[in-house]
Amino acid sequence: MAELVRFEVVDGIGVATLSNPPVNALSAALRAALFDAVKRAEADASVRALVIAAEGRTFIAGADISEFGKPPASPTLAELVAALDGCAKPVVAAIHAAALGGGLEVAMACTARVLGPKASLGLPEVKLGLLPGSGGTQRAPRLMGAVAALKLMVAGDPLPAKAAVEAGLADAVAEGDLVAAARAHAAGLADGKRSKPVSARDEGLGSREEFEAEAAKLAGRAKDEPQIADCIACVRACFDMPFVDGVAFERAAFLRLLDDPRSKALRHVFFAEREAAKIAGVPAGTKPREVKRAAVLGSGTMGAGIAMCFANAGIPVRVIETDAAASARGIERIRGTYEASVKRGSLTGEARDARMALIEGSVGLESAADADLVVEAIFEDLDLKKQVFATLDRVTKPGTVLASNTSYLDIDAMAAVTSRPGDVLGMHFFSPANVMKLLEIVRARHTSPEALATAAEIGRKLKKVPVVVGVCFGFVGNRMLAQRSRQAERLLLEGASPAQVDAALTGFGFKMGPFAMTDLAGLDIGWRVRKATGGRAPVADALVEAGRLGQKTQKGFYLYPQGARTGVADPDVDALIEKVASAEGVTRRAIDGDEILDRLVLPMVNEGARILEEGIAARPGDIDVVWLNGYNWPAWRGGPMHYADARGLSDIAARLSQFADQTGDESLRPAPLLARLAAEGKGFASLKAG
Ligand code: 3H9
Repeated sequence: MAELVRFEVVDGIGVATLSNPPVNALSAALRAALFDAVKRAEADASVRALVIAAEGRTFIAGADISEFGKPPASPTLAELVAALDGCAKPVVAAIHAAALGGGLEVAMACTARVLGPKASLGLPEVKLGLLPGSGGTQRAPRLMGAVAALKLMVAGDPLPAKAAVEAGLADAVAEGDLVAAARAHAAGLADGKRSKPVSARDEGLGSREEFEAEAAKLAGRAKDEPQIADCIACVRACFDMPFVDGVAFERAAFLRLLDDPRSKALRHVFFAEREAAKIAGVPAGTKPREVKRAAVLGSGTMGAGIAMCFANAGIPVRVIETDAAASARGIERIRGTYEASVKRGSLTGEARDARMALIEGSVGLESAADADLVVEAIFEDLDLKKQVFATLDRVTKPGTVLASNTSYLDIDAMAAVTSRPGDVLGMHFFSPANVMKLLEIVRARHTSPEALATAAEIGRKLKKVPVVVGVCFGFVGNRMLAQRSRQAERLLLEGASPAQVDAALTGFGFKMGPFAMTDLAGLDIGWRVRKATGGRAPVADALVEAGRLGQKTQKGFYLYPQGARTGVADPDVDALIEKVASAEGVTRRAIDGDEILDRLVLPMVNEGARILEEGIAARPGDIDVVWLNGYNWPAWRGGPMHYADARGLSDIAARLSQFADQTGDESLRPAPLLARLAAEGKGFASLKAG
């Protein structure tokens, strides 16, 4: 194994260089090696001071998150940080890149911090449901003041080098050789008067009143996110207790948070998103093709949004329509969306012009000839799409990736009409395409590894979260959503009101319930899909037939008087539901909130199990990533499959069986995979190990 810390002595200064790819996370082995280096520097009479430097893309990315939950191994991060703080010789951190979390805590325990121009310093623990747990909440306020430190912690975003120095978090930015500059700084400290350790600098905290005012602004977040409340309490402890007691206070809070299911869920999300980037069956090192120019077919809501994604990423894109009038309308639609951003102040006029300059409207599929990637976003009509793919096959150059944005149609059928099925796949964007982060990349039977790698790479360039899925009706996200929608309808017939159903999901953490969402999107959208696919939703159909299309008609599942954005319950809807229920022969009853929630969420988990069993998703974590990024599943609940694991699959299976018995709906019966794992006392996460 390569050396984790290389120690050398140059002109009386010890230099410990960390090398623990990919990100120098502070694993037990790295902590031990760095601890040894500190002790060695202390013991060596020829060493006057120590510099800690690192190789690779980060300085230190923090504690090794994969070790959380395992028994602590000595030296712990707290012990390492204490050794640095109490080191008999000055220690200077030479930070060339990101110093995050425990990485910044190590640096703050040093006597000084010298930065390279690309350094960034941050405490992102709150994003994992945690707080800095190795003295960070006690040292950052002593370096930069309590207000600035609290802001840094609760935002979780790093400060660039110059701002970090201005804030007092670091001492200098070195333009030339960073390690040489840090050595010179260390020699100066060894020769001159050594500054007090950060732990002893109580004078830097700033005004208590200003801190309390800042804390008060966070009251809303502190109520919902325990880590925010704990950050506030720990920074307050800097005013109220000596450093060592503050560190003990912080430690207790950290351990409490580490055990909190919300933090466990957020840590699961961190790894699931990174795992999803690895495409099963695509060998590492598969080279994506270069996409210099893109084309989007169709300039409706989806096509226009997708074209904007390319322009926003600086990629020239041609938006292709069937006639000049439609093309002009599409370009105007795009301009209008950018214009609204300029009005809101989220985009400058120059950025709008630069993006518009990358978008070219044109007519006829021939104008896709020079594109490296084509995304088809026309009507959901398989015959039409097949014609389009056959033409694209003829007019585009060899190697062009041909993608469909369909949300449920068969990509294999589109690939089959081309002479290059290896280049055909799905790129399913979510509405609004220029905003939503999820991108389902649909792997058809013959899609080549290069085409998949190209779509994933371009997805990341468009700032999306790509997840590879297989061909089936609705792919992963919409296929699971259909189960939820079906149960939501059933619950109305069985006795729940739209408001009760919506409240169950907003209480769970979704921003919106299914009926408020349908009202926003328009009931006609689902209605059209049902008509095309033979789907059934008697309540929603009756509403559409009564002219209630949602917010746009000021009435749908709710009433929207005078164009209100939040709906109010409508007795007419209750009456309509009762009528439909009796026509369907359903006897209505009172249903409690817990049952409503389980009837909505557990069938999704069940469908997720089928999706895994069929190989439509490669990993349970991929399903979670889909729901987190495409459907606003609350991150602190970790996604549907993590939620099921955390709750226990035997509970989930028992509840589903109960629902199947109670309703006679066999689709609610636990899927074979779910039943098997539940019987074995395992979770979906066990599937990762195979
Ligand atoms: C902490 O420090 C707590 C302390 O206060 C107290 C403790 C007592 N650990 O993101 P990437 C892996 S909490 C383990 O694709 P990038 C990652 O899984 C920590 N592994 O690269 C991936 O593995 P793989 C506070 C980690 O260049 C690989 O590295 N720190 C860690 O796009 C590459 O990751 C944070 O929250 C880690 N800490 O972005 C920072 N970090 O290749 C978390 C990364 O096998 N990390 N990995 O899939 C990040 O934000 C980004 O990874 C970073 C690099 C910006 C550093």
